[in-house]
Amino acid sequence: MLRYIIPRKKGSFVIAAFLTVAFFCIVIYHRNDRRRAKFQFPDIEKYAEELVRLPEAWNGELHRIPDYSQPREGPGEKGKPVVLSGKEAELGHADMKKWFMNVHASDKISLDRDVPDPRIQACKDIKYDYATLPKTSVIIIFTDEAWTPLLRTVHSVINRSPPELLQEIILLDDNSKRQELQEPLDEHIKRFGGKVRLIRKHVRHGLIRAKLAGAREAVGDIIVFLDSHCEANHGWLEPIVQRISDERTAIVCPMIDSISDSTLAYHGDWSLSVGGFSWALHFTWEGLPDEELKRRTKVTDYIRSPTMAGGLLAANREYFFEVGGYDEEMDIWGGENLEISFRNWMCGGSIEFIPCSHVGHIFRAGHPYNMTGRNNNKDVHGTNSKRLAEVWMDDYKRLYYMHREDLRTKDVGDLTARHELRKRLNCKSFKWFLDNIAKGKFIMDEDVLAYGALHTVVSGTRMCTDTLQRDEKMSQLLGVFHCQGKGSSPQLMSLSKEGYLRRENTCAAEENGNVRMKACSKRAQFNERWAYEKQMLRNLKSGNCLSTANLKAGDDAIVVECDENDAHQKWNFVDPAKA
Ligand code: LR7
Ligand code: MN
Repeated sequence: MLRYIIPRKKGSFVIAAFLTVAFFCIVIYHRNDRRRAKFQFPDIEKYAEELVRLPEAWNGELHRIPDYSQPREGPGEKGKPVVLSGKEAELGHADMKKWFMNVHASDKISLDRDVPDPRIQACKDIKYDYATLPKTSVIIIFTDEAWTPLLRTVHSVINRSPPELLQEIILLDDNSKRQELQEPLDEHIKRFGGKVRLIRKHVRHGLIRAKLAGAREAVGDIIVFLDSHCEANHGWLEPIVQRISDERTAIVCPMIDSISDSTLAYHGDWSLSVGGFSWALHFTWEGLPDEELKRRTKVTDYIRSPTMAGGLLAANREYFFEVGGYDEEMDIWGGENLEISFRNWMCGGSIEFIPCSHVGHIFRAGHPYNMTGRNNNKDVHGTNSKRLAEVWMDDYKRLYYMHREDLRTKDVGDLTARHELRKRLNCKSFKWFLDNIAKGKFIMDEDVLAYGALHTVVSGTRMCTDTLQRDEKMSQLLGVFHCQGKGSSPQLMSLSKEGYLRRENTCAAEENGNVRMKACSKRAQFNERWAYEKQMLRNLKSGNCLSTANLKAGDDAIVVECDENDAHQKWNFVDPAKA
């Protein structure tokens, strides 16, 4: 490590002075340790000792693309899991807390490892004409990414892209502090003979401005963005480039395979899905709609998707900027994925998934970097999303505020430029997007008998139904709690015209005297339907009624024999902001 830190040509006096200053800096750094914010960059020298494999100095040889038709040996090859034991397992465990991924496991694996190819034969049979296809700039943005996941991303792109189609890789360093990402990285990329360009930002940009900065540097006709912990699979680039050259306004995404955060196992399959969104403006995965299944004539055809996850995408470079790039005022993380999705559809383009293109991504349980934005903003996803709701969602932004009452009056900066963009491009309405692209999205306050916070009042005390923060994807029981008001989203309920008592994605089903919130089915069973009469909610199967009798806040809601005279069974929906 020291080789990179001490300039060798300077005299020994300079070195001594430098070391003295460095020593005092380290002492002061350590004394301040306890006072620093929650996330800390690790002590680099100590961390270097922990590393299984240090970045190696470049020996002057150019990188050679491995011949993947030959068998390969080694940890993690073909995407196999790396399981550590003893001291290494402990260190790996500590990595999970610090970096939300097992860096030690990653350090065991070759930067050039092979990964399993999840494509069907029909994909492999497609022929591409490299001579006529445009060239691509791959933009990898990173802030303090660990060495091996970052470099494996770069190597995977170099190793598994046709050289004819790869113009360059742009590594956009968003103000990283880790020592190995300084000179050692400059050194490492020399082996790619100029194909990899490193651009450093010395002020933290956040991932959205970082992507924009990378795109502005790119010279290829096509740009592809990747997160800095990805592995491009075999044949990943060709179908993306082909699609964009056929359709200039398509913004396309590869299928995202998963790389385990703990074992680095690579898992890809041929399951097809599309992107959706929640009204709280988070990305969701949805099944492939029947309509799309019918429209596509070949299994290898692109899939039209309402939204994208955000990290892995490709576009025609000029078109990307014509249609508004990204919102420059979005900070650090979040929101830009739905923004570009709504915007591109509404302004005449499309979002598509390319089933023949696969890229793996390490899914981490947290963010190993500071998430605080400008002006000490601790809610960058919230404020970024408010910007997109205000510009693109017309009156439907009310559904976002239903979840985020607290943001209704929050200043999220000047929106003039984005409003002007929408006008200039003559984009369609959000209602058009819902009617034509995100069809079937449930709108909690439209075409319903009632919506709001659902509550009983007994002796002056209100009790609301509440998810009790239980994971709604896991079919959990519905509970009751004191009414929270202020648009508390765990208490939002709608009663649809078809008699579903539901939330955004889950429907209430009676089950042994309790209520289970399950994924809504198209054709509801009787235990999933409710009649609302005389203020009572009667289940169509059991004939029993929803009740709060003898329940405390935090208990599960119950369904008991109906009794018109029991106030515990008299339910009302009220404006969630006032409940
Ligand atoms: O301030 C920052 N500066 C950066 O350069 C913060 C992050 N980054 C880099 C970071 O090093 C990484 O390479 O930005 C990249 C994305 O950050 P992650 O990996 O922490 O984000 P994520 O994978 O949790 O988040 C997803 O949603 C984000 C919303 O803003 C972005 O769109 C991410 O690119 C996106 N990642 C994916 O969609 C990968 C596939 C996941 C799925 C499904
Ligand atoms: Mn990521």
